[in-house]
Amino acid sequence: MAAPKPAPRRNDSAALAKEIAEKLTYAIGKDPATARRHDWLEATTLAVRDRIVDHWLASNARNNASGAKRVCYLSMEFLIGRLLRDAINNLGLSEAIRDALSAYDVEIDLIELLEPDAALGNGGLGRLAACFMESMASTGVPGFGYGIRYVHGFFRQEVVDGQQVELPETWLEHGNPWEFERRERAFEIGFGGKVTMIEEAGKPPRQVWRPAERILAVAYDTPIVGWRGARVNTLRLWSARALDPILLDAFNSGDHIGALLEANRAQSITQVLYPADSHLAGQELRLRQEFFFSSASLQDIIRHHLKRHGDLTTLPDKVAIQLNDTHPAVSVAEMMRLLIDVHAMGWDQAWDITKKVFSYTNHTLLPEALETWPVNLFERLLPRQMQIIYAINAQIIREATQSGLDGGKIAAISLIDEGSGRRVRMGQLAFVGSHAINGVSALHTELMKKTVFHNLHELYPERIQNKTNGVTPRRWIMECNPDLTALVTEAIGPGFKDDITKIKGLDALATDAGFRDKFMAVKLRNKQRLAKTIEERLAISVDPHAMFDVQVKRIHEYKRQFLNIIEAVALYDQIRSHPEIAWQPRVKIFAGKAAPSYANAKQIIHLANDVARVINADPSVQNLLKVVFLPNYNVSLAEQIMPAADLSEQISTAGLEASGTGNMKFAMNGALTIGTLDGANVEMLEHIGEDNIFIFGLTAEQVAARRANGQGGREIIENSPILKGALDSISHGVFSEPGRYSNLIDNLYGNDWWMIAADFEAYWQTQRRLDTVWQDPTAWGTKAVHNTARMAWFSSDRSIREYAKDIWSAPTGA
Ligand code: 26M
Repeated sequence: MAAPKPAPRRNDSAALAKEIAEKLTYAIGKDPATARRHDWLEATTLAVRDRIVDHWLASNARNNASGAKRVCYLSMEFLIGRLLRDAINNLGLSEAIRDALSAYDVEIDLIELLEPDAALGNGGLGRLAACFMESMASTGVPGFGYGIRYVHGFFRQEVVDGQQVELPETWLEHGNPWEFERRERAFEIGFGGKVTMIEEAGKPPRQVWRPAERILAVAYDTPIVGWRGARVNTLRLWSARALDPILLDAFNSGDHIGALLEANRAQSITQVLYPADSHLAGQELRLRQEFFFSSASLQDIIRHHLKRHGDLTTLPDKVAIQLNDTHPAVSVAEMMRLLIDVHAMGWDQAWDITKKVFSYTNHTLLPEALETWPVNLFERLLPRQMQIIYAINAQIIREATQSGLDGGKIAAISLIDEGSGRRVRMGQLAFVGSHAINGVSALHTELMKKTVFHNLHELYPERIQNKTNGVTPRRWIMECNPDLTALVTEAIGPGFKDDITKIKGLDALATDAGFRDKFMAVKLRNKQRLAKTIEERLAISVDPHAMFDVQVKRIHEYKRQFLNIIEAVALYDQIRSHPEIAWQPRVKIFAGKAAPSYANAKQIIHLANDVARVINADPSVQNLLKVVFLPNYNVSLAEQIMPAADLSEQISTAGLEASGTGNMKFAMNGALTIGTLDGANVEMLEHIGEDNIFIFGLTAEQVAARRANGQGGREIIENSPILKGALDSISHGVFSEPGRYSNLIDNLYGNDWWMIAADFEAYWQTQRRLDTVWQDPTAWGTKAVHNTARMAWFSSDRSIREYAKDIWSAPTGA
């Protein structure tokens, strides 16, 4: 990692106290006597921001001077969460700020909580983008995030009568001190209209797109501080605005209302994040969002390159553009349009440059989540880009024909799906326009080659690579688990903060009773804090000495929260009918949001809440089982939950979870995992060792085979009294009126698509094995320490270094 630049200011708490007080006085207009907590948050944020800006300007100057290759990460989502603690930690100011504020009797831990989460993402994909931004800054990659400045991020979830209710999220309500509006950095974005051929004397004919509608994309920049402030990168988010001249025209001609409507229509593009992560929204507004931020980002990249280097032929030497899933895939066509129509480049050269510049990450194989757009919608909204897609398609089909692929295979790789009413396949577009395509875990990458991209892989066998996900240890160990960080520092020194691989030094201490006790004491304190939150929010009292068994993530059938709930019900039945068995006390904790239109996922939330209400009120299991559904799961709640978990549930149907990243956060914080051989669990098993992780269930291959056989769950259920009993209590109305969940249950008897019946017995047995381990605190503690010690490879620093080397050819500091 690059040596830290000497900070230009003094880092002592007295200097910071003065800076904060000055902000309070001159930026906020309050004095310490009248300031409220919010004012202190704002003053502290502004003081910290000044420190960041010093480093930011230095980083940008260094980039420009060196001319090093820049990495542009295009993502519809950045699920950042809060930024203050991240900034303070990475600048090494934690103690100084604490002391500075305590001089005014202000507790940093309390004011931090007032910062709203920047929830500009749905889940894994958006959070990965946020971890990658932090790791690029920490490993010395000149990284630029490009995305959308949604006015309303991911909805706030409330649970009313056991059911999810969605409420608007308003993170910008009190302003956003982290962002810098760049009014001068604005680009025109077109929609609709016509394409005409222009023929000028002495020049080759060219196509010109005359959009019917034009709006403005305005940049808002947020600095992203790396570890030790060594580098500060930029997250540039685009906001939509009406084009001023149109507005003026309309005003001048007296059409006041018309002008305002136009402005509203323009602004609607960046109003709201689509809250779907696993099925297609399909609305025109979504395609507008995708093109809006893609075009703005590419225009910005080209402008910058021309200013610095003068000539677009060198673009691939100076810029790498990573497409975070297919959401920005229209960039491939838009880049071609900009190069050919606007910058007068020939097709072959433009195509060569495009492929060298772009690379694409796939995050899901679920067929219902693969993006396609109706050709006629595409044509109406983006007529020139549609022409270019046709031209790319013709070229790919030529290449396929030349290499001897047969007709069926050619239809499969075509960018146009002729099957279901002619649709543009965004995955295919992203693939053919990129020199590298990656999956996010070893298993997922292999499945990509075998399934969705089978034929394209055959045609371009060197393009698909694996880049297993990671998470940033700054946020997901140091910041969310300060007690663990202090303990690790005491045990092996602070070196792991600069180089997480050093945390392996803990491995030898797993069998050291003194260390293990301290490790489990940290866990207990974290559990006590979470228990307090549960008590405050839900008025449920849970025993911090019970096993905290946690499943937090988006609610989806493939993630199988239903399997976990059925196990809770089965446990409830068995505890009551077999009081002689040494059951171990457990708290089952759930959290997560369902897509508003996903009926089955909402039913699962309802069921979890119904089951929780009945079990928590039953005195016969009081000390042995509690069920908790914590509403409004977000990054900040995750930061509280991960350090407090004993057991991490990673139980997706094998072959369906591309990677998972929550699995990594839990294990780093010393939770054991119960999981299937899916996504990154497979690689976690390799790193942690089979004695320290609890794997069960069908493999991806077995799932595929069972699905092909169409076996269904009836026979299994009839032969499993425990499962049958649990399903019967759900059906017969132990937790609700009878029949409320008959749809969910009928699905298990029917095709059991998600293999819940098929995997139940293995899951149940593995949970009971975990009970046995829990009974032996030495055994559990040893495994927990091994988990923390052996997870370093899952740092997003490692992921980013692999991308930089194998895909981007970009520099890292180390
Ligand atoms: C698509 C169209 C319209 C509206 C929304 C979407 C959409 C948004 C988010 C589709 C998918 C989205 O996210 C998918 C996702 O989060 N995938 C997860 O990515 C993680 C990071 O690689 C993996 O760890 C998870 O396994 C994977 O599910």
